Amino acid sequence: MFSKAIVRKPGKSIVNGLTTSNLGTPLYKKALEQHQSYIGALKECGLDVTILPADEDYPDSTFVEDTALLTPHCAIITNPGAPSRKGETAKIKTVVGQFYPSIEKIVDPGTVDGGDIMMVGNHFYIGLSNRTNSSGAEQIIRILNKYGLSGSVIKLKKALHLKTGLAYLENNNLVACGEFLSNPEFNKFNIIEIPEDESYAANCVWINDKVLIPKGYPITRQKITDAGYPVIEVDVSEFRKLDGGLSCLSLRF
Ligand code: CIR
Repeated sequence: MFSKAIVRKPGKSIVNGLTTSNLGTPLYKKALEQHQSYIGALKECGLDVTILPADEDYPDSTFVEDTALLTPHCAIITNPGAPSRKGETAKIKTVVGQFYPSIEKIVDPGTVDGGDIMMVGNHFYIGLSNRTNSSGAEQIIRILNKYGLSGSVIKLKKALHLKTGLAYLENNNLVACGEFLSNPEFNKFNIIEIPEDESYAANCVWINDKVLIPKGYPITRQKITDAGYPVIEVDVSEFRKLDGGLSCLSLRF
C-alpha cells in the first residue's frame, strides 16, 4: 500500500518539453487543470500528496517519476538520461530527504530515468533504454541488494521507458503492450494485453487496489475492470503531447 505521493505542478515552460510525438504543443492552462484532477485522483486513492511548485527552469520537471526511485526500504535519486533534465534531481533530493533518513544517488557515467523501473514486490525490473544505461542499472541493482531487494534488466527495443508499455497491478497481474508482450521474462504473470491502438493506456497506475487509467481508452478500461479493479479515469492529453503518461506525474511511496 502507498500512503504518500510527490507531484510537481507544470510550468509555463512545459511548451518546451522534450517530445517524440507529433500531437502538438501542450496547452499550459489545460495542463494545469488536468494536473489538478490528477492530484484529486491520487487523493481519492488515499494518498497524502506533496505538491511542489512549478520549476520553470526545467520544462519536463512535472514528470517527477524520472528523478527518483522510492521503495519501502530506500530512496535513490536518479541521474536522468536527457541532458536537459539532469538538474531536476537537486530539488527532488531535498524533498525526498523530508521522508527518508538516508538517500542513495546514481552517478555518472550511469544514467537512470525512474520511468524505466517497475517494482514487483521486492524485485525491480530496470529497462535499458535511450535514457537508462548499463552503468545506471548496475548501480541501482547494487543499491537495491544492500537493502535486501533485487533487480534485473530488460532491454528495450522501441519504447521510451519500461513503463511506457508495462504496469504491474499487484496480485501477479501485469498490463503489457507492444514489445513487452513477447518477452519471456514476463511469462509468469497474468498478462492483461493492451491493443496497439490503445498503447498509451498501458501506462496506468495501481494505487491501493484502485487503478488510474488515462481517459479515452475504452478497451483498456474494460479489461482492467474485468480483472476486478475499480478504475479512475484521468484526462492527461496535454502530458501525452510530451510522451508523458500517468505514472510519470508522481512519485508514490
Ligand atoms: C521526457 O521526454 O523526458 C518527457 N517529455 C516525458 C517523460 C515521461 N516520463 C516517464 O515516462 N516516466
